[in-house]
Amino acid sequence: MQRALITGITGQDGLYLAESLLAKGYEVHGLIRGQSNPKRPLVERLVPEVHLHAGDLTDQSSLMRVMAAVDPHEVYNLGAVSFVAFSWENARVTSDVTGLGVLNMLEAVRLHCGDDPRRVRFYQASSSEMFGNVYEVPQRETTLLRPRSPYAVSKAYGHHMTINYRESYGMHASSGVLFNHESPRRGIEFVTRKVSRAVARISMGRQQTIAMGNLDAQRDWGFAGDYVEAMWLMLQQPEPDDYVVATGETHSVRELLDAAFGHVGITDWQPHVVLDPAFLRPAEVDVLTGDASKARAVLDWKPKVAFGELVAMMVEADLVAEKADSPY
Ligand code: NDP
Ligand code: GDR
Repeated sequence: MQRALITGITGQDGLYLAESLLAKGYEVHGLIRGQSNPKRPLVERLVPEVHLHAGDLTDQSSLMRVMAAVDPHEVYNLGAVSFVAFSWENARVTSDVTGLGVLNMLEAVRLHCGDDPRRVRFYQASSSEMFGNVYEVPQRETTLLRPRSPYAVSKAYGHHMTINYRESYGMHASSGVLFNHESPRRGIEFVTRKVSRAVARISMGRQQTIAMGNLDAQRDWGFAGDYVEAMWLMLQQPEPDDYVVATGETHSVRELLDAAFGHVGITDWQPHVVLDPAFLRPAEVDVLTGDASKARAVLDWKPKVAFGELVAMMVEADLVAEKADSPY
């Protein structure tokens, strides 16, 4: 039986990936941090078959201990401080977890592999944020990085370190450069979920307005359930490599508002949206568009859920959660 270890098991992608690997017949293990992690009950409810292990990406010996206990065939390093806006106020902790945490995990894997560097296959969750103030449109695997936030700088470090471990030690280490992907499980701090939740509440009269930042930012938004399949496909390849995963379609935050409010029949959302400078970033990434043709050609991967469907799915899920008074 194949065994997989997932860091970031409590996050959006960790949960989808765990479900997907369990369905494929894997034994799934997850790294969980903190002495009383508030998301543990959620993981235990949604994916009760997953074995949880205490550990932290900033604590190298905890990672080595978990590697020894699990002896995985595949490691998916999804753990990170992942909220870009937060990373300016917490640049050091972001660097420690999102940057150096990758090195800690790579070292734990390398040491565990011993004489056989390919004993464990490693996936690193890299990000389109690394492209930042983009050098070319669309962005592909060869596009130079120009990160614009402490988060993006940390991801660039993890990305290059993954490539370096592959080239230096011959490890089966792959990096997925994933563009924004969303779902009803997205954290409420991210713009899609913030909007879907607010729209559900506004349509039910529970809230009047939503405070927003830059409505002109544009992102290539896909569905998280589709994207975790690409992660798995990367580790099934005979050779490790880097892949951009994206839809190739870009939409503005304004279009997101159109789609979300439109779904509940509100065509003029202006009265409900308040611009609040608190949500503007010290340096913005204006437009991201991915070229996933390599993933399409080599992995035979393509996204299944389109932007409109994704927004409708998220608003519907928030309507259900609000009606049941049990937000995810
Ligand atoms: P989430 O923010 O939902 O999840 C992040 C996970 O990292 C949580 O499980 C969190 O645990 C864990 N974590 C945080 N700090 C530590 C730590 N010190 N040690 C161990 N684990 C820790 O992110 P997503 O699921 O959305 O994303 C998964 C990965 O993919 C992240 O690395 C993210 O940066 C990257 N990514 C995401 C994209 C997206 O659009 N979603 C796009 C490109 C890359 P806890 O619950 O305890 O805080
Ligand atoms: P992002 O996602 O920074 O792209 O990182 P987020 O949803 O936070 O922002 C997307 C864009 O929307 C603009 N925006 C707002 N954002 C938030 N959160 N709240 C607002 O009120 C708001 N108003 C406008 C932002 O300025 C930005 O331009 C996500 C994370 O999952 C990263 O971990 C991941 O690496 C990248 O996607 C790819």
